[in-house]
Amino acid sequence: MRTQVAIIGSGPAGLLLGQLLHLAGVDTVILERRSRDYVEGRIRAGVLEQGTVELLVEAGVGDRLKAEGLIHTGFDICIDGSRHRIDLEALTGGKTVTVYGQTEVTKDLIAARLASGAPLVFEAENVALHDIDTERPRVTYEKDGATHTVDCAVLAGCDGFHGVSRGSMPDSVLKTYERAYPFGWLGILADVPPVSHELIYATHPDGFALASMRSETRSRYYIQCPLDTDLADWPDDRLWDALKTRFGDAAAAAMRTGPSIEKSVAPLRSFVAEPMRHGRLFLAGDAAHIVPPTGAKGLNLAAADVRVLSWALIDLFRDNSTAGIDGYSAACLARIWKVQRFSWWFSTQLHNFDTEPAFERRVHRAELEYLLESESAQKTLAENYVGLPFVDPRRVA
Ligand code: RFL
Ligand code: PHB
Repeated sequence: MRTQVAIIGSGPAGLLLGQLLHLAGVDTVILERRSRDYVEGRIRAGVLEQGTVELLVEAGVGDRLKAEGLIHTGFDICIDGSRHRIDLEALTGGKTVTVYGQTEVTKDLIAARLASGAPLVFEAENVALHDIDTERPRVTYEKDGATHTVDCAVLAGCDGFHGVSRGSMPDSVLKTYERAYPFGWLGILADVPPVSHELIYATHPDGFALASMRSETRSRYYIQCPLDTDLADWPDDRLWDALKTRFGDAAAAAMRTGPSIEKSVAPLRSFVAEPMRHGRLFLAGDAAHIVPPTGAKGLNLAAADVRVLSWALIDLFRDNSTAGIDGYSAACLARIWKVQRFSWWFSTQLHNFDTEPAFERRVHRAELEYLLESESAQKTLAENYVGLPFVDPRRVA
């Protein structure tokens, strides 16, 4: 097989890149290790920045998002049971976020891909990248017992944190930065109405908690938990009780509980790999960076990378210009580090660190109290939460 861009991974990054390039007349092949059912069923993100929504609309997959997505103009911060609203819309001059599940984004993108007739190969095993520092790279994979080769001009590594693409870059060029947090999130999805029409981020002596949703009838909750948490120790009732304690009496009284339809533990991590390009290989999304989920930024960062990469590749294939691909890594990283800073800061403010010295603990509390008293501090939070502007790679090089 021959194509212009071979895309590894059909998460949001790979699928959105495929769709934007398809609309611009650039040929792509997408190779995915998992099955379609698995990819569509993975429960993850829920909050889309305004720029991500606009990009999905531009990509032609905005109809259901516009019809079913819930526009949120603010969220609550809850300190030891007492709630304070952050008015995103007022603080940012009219910007909002949209609650729409990553599962739904993925389904919409897969439907668009299949309708376009462009190749999307599920259950592609042993994907391997070759000759990435030449102008004629290749990808090989196995499917149904046969080995296949895709010849291409560009490789897009959109295969998430555990993919093969990042590891295909030479150790000598790749520098990684990492911070692991000493806790995880235990999440539950249930078909009960949300406790509030907006998200609640809570900090409590027992630890962080988050009340989120997927729709007006489906709730998503999380609590901070030890890294070695065993789901078997957390029957639904225990989890609902922990949530009620962390959100305080008023929310506890309003909280509707019910059987879980999904429960899982995810570790929290901050990670960046630099640069995001080597030769003809470009990394995008979780393949290049991970943020702790507190700021709701992972999927949005993946979309931002793809926005920049699509500009760069359209320039390359349509106008024969390398300005975009040459600026790609720097343009993405300039924004990524600011989003890393925000996700790290928001996580640090809201979680309990057992090892934190008493002095730092009091300083953290003072910072949260300052946030709730200061409009300028809230503006900084809101500006980051609704999403920073994209950086044009053609203006960076
Ligand atoms: P993905 O979604 O991991 O997709 C990568 C794809 O590549 C495939 N793959 C391979 N394919 C071929 N060959 C290989 N060798 C391969 N190795 C892997 C995988 O099967 C997969 O299909 O990465 P992508 O596209 O970069 O998207 C990133 C987002 O999925 C991620 O950042 C977000 O889910 C993070 N996240 C959140 N982000 C937000 O913006 N807002 C949120 O509210 C939010 N909440 C969350 C989150 C992540 C969470 N978890 C579980 C980590 C909440 C949680 C709990
Ligand atoms: C979610 O709904 O899964 C979600 C919402 C907000 C976050 C993280 C996760 O900050």
